[in-house]
Amino acid sequence: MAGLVPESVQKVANVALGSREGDKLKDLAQNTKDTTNKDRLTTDYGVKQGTADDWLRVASHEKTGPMLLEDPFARERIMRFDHERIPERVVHARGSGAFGKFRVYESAADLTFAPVLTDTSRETPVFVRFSTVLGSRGSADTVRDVRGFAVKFYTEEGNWDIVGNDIPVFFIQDAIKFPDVIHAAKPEPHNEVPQAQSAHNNFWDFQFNHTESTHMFMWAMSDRAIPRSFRMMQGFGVNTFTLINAKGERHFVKFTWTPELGVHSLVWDEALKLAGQDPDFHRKDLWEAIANGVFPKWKFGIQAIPEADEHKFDFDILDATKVWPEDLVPTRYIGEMELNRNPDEFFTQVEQIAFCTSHVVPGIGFSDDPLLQGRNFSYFDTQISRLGINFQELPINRPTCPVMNFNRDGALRHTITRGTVNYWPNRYEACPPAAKEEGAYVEYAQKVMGIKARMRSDKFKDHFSQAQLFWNSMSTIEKRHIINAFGFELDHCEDPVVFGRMVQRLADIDLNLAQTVAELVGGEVPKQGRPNHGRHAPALSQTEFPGSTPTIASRRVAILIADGYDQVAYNAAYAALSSALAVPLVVGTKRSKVTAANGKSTQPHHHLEGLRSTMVDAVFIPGGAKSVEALTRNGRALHWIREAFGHLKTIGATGEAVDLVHRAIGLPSVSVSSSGDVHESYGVVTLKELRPERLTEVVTIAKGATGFMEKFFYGISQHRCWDRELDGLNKQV
Ligand code: HDE
Repeated sequence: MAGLVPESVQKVANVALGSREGDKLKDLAQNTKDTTNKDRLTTDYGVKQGTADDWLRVASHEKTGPMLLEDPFARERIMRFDHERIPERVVHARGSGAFGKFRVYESAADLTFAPVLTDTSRETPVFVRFSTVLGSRGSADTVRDVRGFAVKFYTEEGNWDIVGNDIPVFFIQDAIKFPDVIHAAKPEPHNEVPQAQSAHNNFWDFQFNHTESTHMFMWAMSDRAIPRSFRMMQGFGVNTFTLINAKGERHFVKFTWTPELGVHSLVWDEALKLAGQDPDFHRKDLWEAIANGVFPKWKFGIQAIPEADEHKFDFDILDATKVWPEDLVPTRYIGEMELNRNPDEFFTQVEQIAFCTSHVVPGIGFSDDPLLQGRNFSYFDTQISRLGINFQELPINRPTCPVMNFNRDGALRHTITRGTVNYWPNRYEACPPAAKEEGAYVEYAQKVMGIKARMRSDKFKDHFSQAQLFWNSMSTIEKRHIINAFGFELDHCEDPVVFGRMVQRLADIDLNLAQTVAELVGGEVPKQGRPNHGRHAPALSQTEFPGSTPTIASRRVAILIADGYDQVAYNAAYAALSSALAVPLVVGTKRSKVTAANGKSTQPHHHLEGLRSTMVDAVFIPGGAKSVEALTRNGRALHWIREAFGHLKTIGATGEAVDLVHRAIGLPSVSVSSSGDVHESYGVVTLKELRPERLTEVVTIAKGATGFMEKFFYGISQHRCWDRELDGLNKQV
């Protein structure tokens, strides 16, 4: 294989030699080749081609005659092209992914004997795919939607897939209803509108008629559905699984991923604009962070309920429309996952990866969760129509441990199995089933009794308590965003029956919510609501997960300049941002060279029209009389700053730029410094009289810092300046 294996893959495989993470990369290397200038163009059957430009035809220098069907090169090219597309995933079609590793730092041996969760010295390679649910493969990343969070662990005992979402509950309790909820949410059947949106009649018609969705649609209207980044989302297995320990004891469990960077979202206006301005925003964000070596990390947590306690809760623990509140069942964090390598090729890795909830390894099992049981059927089945019956042989899907069985043939079978028998039992005792001591998967001997019936336990019938629990647990800002989300969604439903009924449904959650939304969207204002139980569960609010330490690593910060900018402030900001591992993006009034006041020049990464304020997390504007004058006269620049302010982003300015910011924002309540002191007001950090030593300070990112950069960076690390919204400032922008 030498020469065919790309150097990058070889390098990583060599570095990681001996580590489990390297095992999957080495395995993939067998099927990986580089596009090099050494190799010559050939057909798929290996014959070198002398031209890639002309179809074989009857021709002369005077006349271009008819083409010949005989040409095998041309036919191969066209026929291969004609069949390049495979069916996109029926849901979660739009996604992106990366490689990484998983390790437990605390053994869960009390819960399971699966080494992936007990052996703290073991590193397990993983591939993770993030996705939206509703849109087609080419839809925008930032739409309001649930995000998929699917993890494939290549363990030594076989592949284990946690096919989760960024929201811990689901719309339905029984898998039989999946086609209905998805049909209702996808584009409507008569005109295939709208794309990647829940804001339409059919979606909300279903939600009203199907009360068990109530809890989930509250999550879908929250900021969880517009994440800032895949790297800033929690992940949840949603379904109830089981873990079995060495003593044979069984626990019901739920799995959670919590990001090191904290849980952060876009603001709605930003999400809408980004869908047009940069539809690949999340895909690029993940790629950029990994390429820059700022590897995203998640803690892995387990909630566990002993088998004997199954019925001790006022909800059914097998109901996927319910969370297990953390005050009742705390999450125990025992491991960490890091994503550290971008794919080599999108199609063969991100598109061809096939997850199945039924992929579990010894020590991990299913429960009678009626959604999970149906999913176990569905995923395997869908891979057959998407990828074919031999999908598990594809490089990205095959396990790193040995595979041997008598499954044979089928379209596109790759493995060549030698031997005279393909059945068990056989006279050679070839490929016998494994004993338990050899690591065989043995099902837990669960006692099952009951009548055959189409029913669920009575506790499944409570559809509102946890929707109220969720609403009660939201912060003021989160509640406001949910109200606005309903305002947007129901405004897009033209049918008065749909929005009229939905606002009545909201009264089952909270009367005030229902009345405010009714007023907004023009429905009849409800007078009575369902009594609220008043309970809270703080961990449902994303504000409970700000991130482990304040950091600006991987945050995108624009530096706005025009000819005549102050080079000292520019250099100081650029260097400080880079050393804090942020991504400084220089944005000029033009993309050709911009000259500083001192005669030095810079080539901006972008100009104002190309990179919009929506695409960055914060803005810095250095002074410089001429530069500031040019920006002040530039409508796009003023809009840029104003929009960043409206989207609650931290803004830093020095010297003459302080007045520019003041003018762009135009709000007397946002004060700026008039002296040499660093000043901060509503996330606008200013330093009017620039002394270089004030800019070259060591930057520690912590609350209460006094230096200019420190204050600016701390503001960025907090993600948004929520006070602007709480005090109603951005409404005026
Ligand atoms: Fe899925 N889901 N799902 N789902 N799902 C698929 O499988 C299905 C559900 C989730 O990145 C499909 O390979 C049924 C819950 C993710 O490749 C399909 C039910 C959760 C992904 C399917 C559910 C998910 C899928 C389509 C109800 C969160 C993308 C393509 C019983 C825990 C995986 C595919 C990837 C994909 C069926 C409900 C998450 C059709 C029948 C609940 C992240 O098999």
